Amino acid sequence: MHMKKALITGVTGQDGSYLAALLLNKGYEVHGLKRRTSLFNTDRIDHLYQEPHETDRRFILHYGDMTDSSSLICVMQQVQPDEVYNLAAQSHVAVSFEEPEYTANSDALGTLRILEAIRILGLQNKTRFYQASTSELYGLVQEVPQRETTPFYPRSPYAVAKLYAYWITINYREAYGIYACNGILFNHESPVRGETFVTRKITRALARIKLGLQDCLYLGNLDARRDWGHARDYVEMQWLMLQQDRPEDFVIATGVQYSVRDFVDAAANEIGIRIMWKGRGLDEKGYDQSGKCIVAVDPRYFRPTEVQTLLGDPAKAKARLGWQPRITFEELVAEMMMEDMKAAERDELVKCHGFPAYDYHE
Ligand code: NDP
Ligand code: GDR
Repeated sequence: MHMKKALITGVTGQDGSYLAALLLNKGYEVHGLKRRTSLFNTDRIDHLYQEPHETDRRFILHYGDMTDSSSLICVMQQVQPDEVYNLAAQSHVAVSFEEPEYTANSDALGTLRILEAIRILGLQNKTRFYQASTSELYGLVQEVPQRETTPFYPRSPYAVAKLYAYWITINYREAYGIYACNGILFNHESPVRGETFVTRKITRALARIKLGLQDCLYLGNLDARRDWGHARDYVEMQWLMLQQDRPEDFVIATGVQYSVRDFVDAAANEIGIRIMWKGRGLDEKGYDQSGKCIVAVDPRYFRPTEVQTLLGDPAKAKARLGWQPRITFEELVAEMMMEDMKAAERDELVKCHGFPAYDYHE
């Protein structure tokens, strides 16, 4: 039987690592696009890595960059994938205000470059394409909950770049008959979530506060509300979207919403800290049982334009893909908190033996 080949851009990221594991389990040959960095930066996929001299390798990394057409065409030509999962992106909303042009280049034009590679290489009847679209497209929400038909109103350079990627995916589907889909994914997290996204920042900081490695967690908008799922659940849907008879776009969400403050409470609760909130707005602070301030607001984390609330309606995915999230919010928080406690315990051990502990406040 033909062994399917998948190419994952963004394979070193959160979703890339879960998706690579899933596809390897399903018997795929998995190719990952990795950009050159001065350090290895393969922590999330090291458990999958196969040494280049191994025979029967099914996990293969290629250098390439979403801003460099030549590298993308080259890898696509070499691999001739049955499925491409375009996960690579400058994915941080706040950072996109600081690097808007780069964000547009990698997130918007990068998507075009891959689609062009499919077209130029004549792969339109072979290669199926998944685009990592986002609930950030809804931005200033026009309807609650948000579904596939809800109008978009992007509120950041990131979201505007992803809007281009969303539409160019649809355009290439209609113009060239490529099997191309958008997964409009709401926030999804995990123990390997990047440390500067709010959930991981919270679990990591609370673990360090609990062990005396850090004093205070500084956050921005505590009232922002998100529909948080687990990345392990969501990559399964990415795969399912490429296994249908015809390509379509799907909202992927849990249908349940919490605030950033709720997330802090849930995470703290996991490690036996009860937070008392006092004050309002910029003066709001969270105190632990001993009366110590452990959470404070720092306006540097406010965004020029904020997405205040997101809540998805996954009804179409449930009906058509037979998909629904399995991991609950409570289980997600518990898993993230447990892994960050283990990491903090390792750091504490290092500190106890006289080595400086890594201090981190972002
Ligand atoms: P991450 O930030 O964890 O991973 C992004 C990946 O893209 C990394 O592998 C990164 O490489 C790579 N990358 C960034 N820029 C380039 C570039 N110029 N060339 C090649 N590779 C690049 O994101 P997630 O895994 O969380 O998200 C995956 C995708 O899904 C992203 O497109 C994101 O925008 C989108 N998305 C994510 C959601 C979420 O809640 N997680 C929700 C909706 C959409 P490196 O490791 O070198 O930085
Ligand atoms: P988001 O995720 O912007 O939704 O994008 P993030 O975790 O960064 O922010 C969620 C909400 O929390 C508020 N917030 C803070 N955010 C960060 N990062 N740091 C803080 O200190 C802080 N304090 C409050 C934010 O203002 C925001 O409202 C993520 C990314 O994965 C995108 O790539 C993806 O497309 C969307 O989710 C869906």
